[in-house]
Amino acid sequence: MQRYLFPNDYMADPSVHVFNDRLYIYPSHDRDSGEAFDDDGGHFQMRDYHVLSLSGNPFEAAVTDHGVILDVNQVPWAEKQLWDSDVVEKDGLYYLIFSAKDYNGVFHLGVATSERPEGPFIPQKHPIRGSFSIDPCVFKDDDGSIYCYFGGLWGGQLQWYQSPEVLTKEGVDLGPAADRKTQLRCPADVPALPSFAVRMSDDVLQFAEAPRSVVILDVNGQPLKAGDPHRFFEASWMHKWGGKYFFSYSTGDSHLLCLAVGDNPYGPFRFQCELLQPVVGWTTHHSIVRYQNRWWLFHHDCVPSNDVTWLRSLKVKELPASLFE
Ligand code: FUB
Repeated sequence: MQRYLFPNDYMADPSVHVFNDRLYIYPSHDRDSGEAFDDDGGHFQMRDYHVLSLSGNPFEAAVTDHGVILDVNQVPWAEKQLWDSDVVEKDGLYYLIFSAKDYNGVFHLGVATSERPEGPFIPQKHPIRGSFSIDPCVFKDDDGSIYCYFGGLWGGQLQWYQSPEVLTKEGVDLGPAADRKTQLRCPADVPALPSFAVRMSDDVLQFAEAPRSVVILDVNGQPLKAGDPHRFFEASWMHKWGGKYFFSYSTGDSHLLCLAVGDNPYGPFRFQCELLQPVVGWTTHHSIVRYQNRWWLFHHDCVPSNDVTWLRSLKVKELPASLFE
């Protein structure tokens, strides 16, 4: 069974959390901007965020739209493209971490705060110092430490920020860091470009350290290769269960959602399985949440828009608990 959650509007990239026994969904808000499709996601011209919430069985419960919680015009440093976001709670404050392009066309991560999970959120004047790329996932560990997982290839610019060591692997020069198609041009048998994980500062407004590479290992304990259909592309998600850290992500141009597991928040993570087969539409992006003793996968597809890839619709399906045992 599965359900389209919000037929009234096009939304995508759901980050879902339980706050005060209620499910809060933080999606991207798709719109038809008239921009043509391109490999850098220029057609994703989102300008605001809403938050949705529900209480009860996600297959049936009424979904409340709490309206606009942040508009790009409120963010001094951001020009356009409010892409994926996520929210974490600390000491009664809610922190929305979001991705947007600055006036130079460069993606950064920003923070906005609210006293309520349904917002509205007040943005900081500047992006997080040293932040780059897209798709933040914020995860609070049992000891209260907060980590941000982020990064997305091609239009998400992740390939711009790899170190020379990463771009020159096994004696193979993968070319300049700013080459957005590095992953397409490079030999399939070199290690895939990694995403990043970073611990947040105590006030959740800055990185507390330099971001660290997130390595995903194959069944033989070797880093996944660039040509592997299970390699990371975007849409990081982290959840913890039974003392294990589950890192899930989208593989982008092979259109899968995958699950990997590790023993600590930084990884490495061992590839475990495919979570979702390709959906209608180019992108696939999700979150996993345990709610009322069941596991839920929130994601999107483009069935309702007849495969218009920048007009996506939110969906939910149940996952078997055995995935996380
Ligand atoms: O919504 C814009 C981008 O599309 C997201 O940041 C990616 O993860 C993909 O879903």
